[in-house]
Amino acid sequence: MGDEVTSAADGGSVVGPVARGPADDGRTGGARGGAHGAHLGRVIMQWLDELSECSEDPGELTRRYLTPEHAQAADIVMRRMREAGMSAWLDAVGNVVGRAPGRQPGTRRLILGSHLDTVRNAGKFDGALGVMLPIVCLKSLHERGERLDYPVDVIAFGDEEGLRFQATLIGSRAVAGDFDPELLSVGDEDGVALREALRDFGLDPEAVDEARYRRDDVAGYVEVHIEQGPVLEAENRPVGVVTSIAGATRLRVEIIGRAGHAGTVPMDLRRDALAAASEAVIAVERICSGIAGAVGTVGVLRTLPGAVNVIPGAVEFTVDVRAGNDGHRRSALRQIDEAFAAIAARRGGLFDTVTTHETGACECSPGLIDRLGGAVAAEGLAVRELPSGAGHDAIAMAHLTDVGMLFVRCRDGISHHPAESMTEADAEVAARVMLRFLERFDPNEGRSSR
Ligand code: HGY
Ligand code: MN
Ligand code: MN
Repeated sequence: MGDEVTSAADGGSVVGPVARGPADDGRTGGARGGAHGAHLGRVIMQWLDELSECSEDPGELTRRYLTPEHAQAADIVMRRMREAGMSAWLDAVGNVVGRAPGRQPGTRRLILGSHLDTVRNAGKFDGALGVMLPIVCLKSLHERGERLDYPVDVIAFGDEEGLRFQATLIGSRAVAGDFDPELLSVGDEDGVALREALRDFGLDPEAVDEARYRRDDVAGYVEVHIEQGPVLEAENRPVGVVTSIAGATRLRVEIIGRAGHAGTVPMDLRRDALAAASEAVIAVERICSGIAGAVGTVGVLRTLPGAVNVIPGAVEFTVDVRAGNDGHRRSALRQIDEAFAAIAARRGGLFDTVTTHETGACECSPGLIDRLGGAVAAEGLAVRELPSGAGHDAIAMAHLTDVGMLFVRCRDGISHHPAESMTEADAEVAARVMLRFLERFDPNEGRSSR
């Protein structure tokens, strides 16, 4: 089977909302009597497989911002966009932008999308699903010669995870007009500054501002994303509508102790930076476990000089603190600060803490929540609203326009891991919901009250 999306034009089953068959449970995905083709999900999974080959680590999926693998993935996305009848280009910060014109000139555009970068040893759905699914839906409409009244842009953001430059949401913040020029001097682990990496990618670091959209040109942003949590699977639901996105703070902490000979320095004279860091890691876990809705993680930890017979003189580690409520997150950060100061005072070391990223919690637009819920219901499925503990490009895009998100069930809620997975059937359901949403979206309608 080629990767053509089924359409009436080729004699396949009609794609796109017409009559409706009995509601699927979402798992079958087959359009039992439904009016949607039963191949959208298969094409999405095929395209995601192809994209997952673009990795800098053989046998694993790691794709950092502005790397050759990012360029390779961007080419694939642009090719898929053009197959869908869209124009496609790289913007000033390396995002891929695809544009499907609308029938009514001068209408505000809807933006769909998600991120193209990954964490280290990632799964192949985080981000990529929200890039490929909208393109498959637009391709389906294109193949049937259908055009929406309003223009739709699909953006594959170059950096959401922040794996390379520690900051995050670089691509979406540039689009939203919220790019921090200080970032241009931030270096990656090899000391390559963002400014240089943009140049190496063929972009002009002084032109970053050209990536921004005008507020009055955009009617909304909607992102499809795997849930990265267990709720939808536990309730046997293929999709859910996101109500809010947790706020997050990332810290880089350096502990300066005193290196020394592991055999000669008496225990009471040591300033073992790793022992201090170990207390700090447990403090993060204890404090965040004690605050409702807060979570805290030390994901990266490096000891220096890192030799078996040398007392660690310095340790560098990261802290990731999140909460649905910004007050809770700030309280956790305050307590972590106090705990670190107490450890430093008792152990005589020095703690240096830098905030590398911070975003407040973000409410999704009531109007988009309603419209996404209406599209889910139109597919005969119960509407499940839920918050997101993970961060998404939608947080940055909320600085530009109304945002909404559709979650798709993922197995065991696993993400940021090669075992991350979802089913073709659920991809099919999510695509049909997206087609419904596109058919019902009215760029001129303000927010509906709730
Ligand atoms: O970390 C996050 O929440 C997102 O996956 N970048
Ligand atoms: Mn992620
Ligand atoms: Mn993501």
